[in-house]
Amino acid sequence: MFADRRRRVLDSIRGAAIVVAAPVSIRNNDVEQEYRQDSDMQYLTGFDEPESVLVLSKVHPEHRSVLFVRPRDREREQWDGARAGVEGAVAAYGLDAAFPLSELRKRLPEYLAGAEELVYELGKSSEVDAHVLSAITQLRARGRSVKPWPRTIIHPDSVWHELRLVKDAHELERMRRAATISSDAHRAAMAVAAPGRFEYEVDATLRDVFRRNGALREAYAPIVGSGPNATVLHYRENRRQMQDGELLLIDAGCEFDYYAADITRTFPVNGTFSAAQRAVYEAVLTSQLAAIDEVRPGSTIERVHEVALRVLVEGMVRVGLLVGAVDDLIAKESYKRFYMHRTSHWLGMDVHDVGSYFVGGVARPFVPGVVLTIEPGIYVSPDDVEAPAEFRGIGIRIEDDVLVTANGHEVLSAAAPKTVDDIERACRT
Ligand SMILES: [Mn+2]
Repeated sequence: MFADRRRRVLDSIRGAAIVVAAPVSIRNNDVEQEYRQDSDMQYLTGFDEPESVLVLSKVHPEHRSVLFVRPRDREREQWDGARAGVEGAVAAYGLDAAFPLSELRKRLPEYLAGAEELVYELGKSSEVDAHVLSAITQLRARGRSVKPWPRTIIHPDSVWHELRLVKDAHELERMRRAATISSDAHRAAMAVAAPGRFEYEVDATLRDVFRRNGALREAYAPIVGSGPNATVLHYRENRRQMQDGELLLIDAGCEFDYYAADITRTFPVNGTFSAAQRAVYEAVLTSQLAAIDEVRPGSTIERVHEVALRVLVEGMVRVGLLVGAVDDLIAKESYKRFYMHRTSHWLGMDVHDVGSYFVGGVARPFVPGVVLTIEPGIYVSPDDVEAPAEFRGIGIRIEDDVLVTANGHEVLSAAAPKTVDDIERACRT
């Protein structure tokens, strides 16, 4: 599978490509952050060790795929765990060759000589940037007697990020699993939340369900925001004590084998929506369902956003948050007081996945295999004195993960309770 992806990249480039592993980052003193491989490196190799560099070359006489890795080291492995080493990288990852990373600088020119273009993301690793520049400088200095050297450096967004945007069966299996586990976690959170409990107790439940089901990482730090915290878009403190009569907004998803889920649900802490909460909730839900309905091949994220926005603004007028004609309120952006973000992003290995949103200046039409989120919301600031008093401090977002299929769409996160009745039932269990 990884070899096949590399072949597709090689088929689409003129020359060579380089992918760099994610760096190890320090948490504090000599303790490292949990390591996660760079998504591009993982996508093209499945190799999850740091300090590695993949070189793809159409111009080298023998090697198409070469990996530069940390060599075996008995003492370091005693402390940090096994390394594949040079032999293991070739044997287990289907590469044509592997070398110690320390040889990258010396060997890079032979993989770039004759390449007209190089696909490489400049600026991610100053060390590898320096090796690339040194290789190009050397090749250029050899003069006009030899092969071409890369005159163009191309960002991967037009190459393997395009491949990553359309998910294959292997990827969809993982995305379905991530979405199902995350849906279970949201259901468990609804059962745990109660007046007097703390946001971090719910946070603990989410992470517990993720891990117990084999999703070893969160796709992003969970947002568990009660009461006024639900109106803070990226609230992450998760330490407030929840009060009776409040809503709890949870935006949380796990990562299963490198694939993310991204789900938001909002529900009453005491298990029953108040009339005002319910009115705003239904406005967001109606918008979200209408937007999901727009997902099919040929539609676009722009179209989905327009539908979500129109139905959402209609809802704002219906409940009394806005007054006026819907067209006017949209044209004047009056809704931005309550809905200040976009409706969708791509979802995949990265929670905000790669892949361009526009192609040639127009919104990219959906094709089967792309996955996007749909997440409208209404947020009424607690100190918005112009908003009706009963709505102040209400923050509601509903977010699902939606796969474009040949005939329409599939909601990957459908198992997370979403209707008022289903939510109130899940809160009671
Ligand atoms: Mn999202």
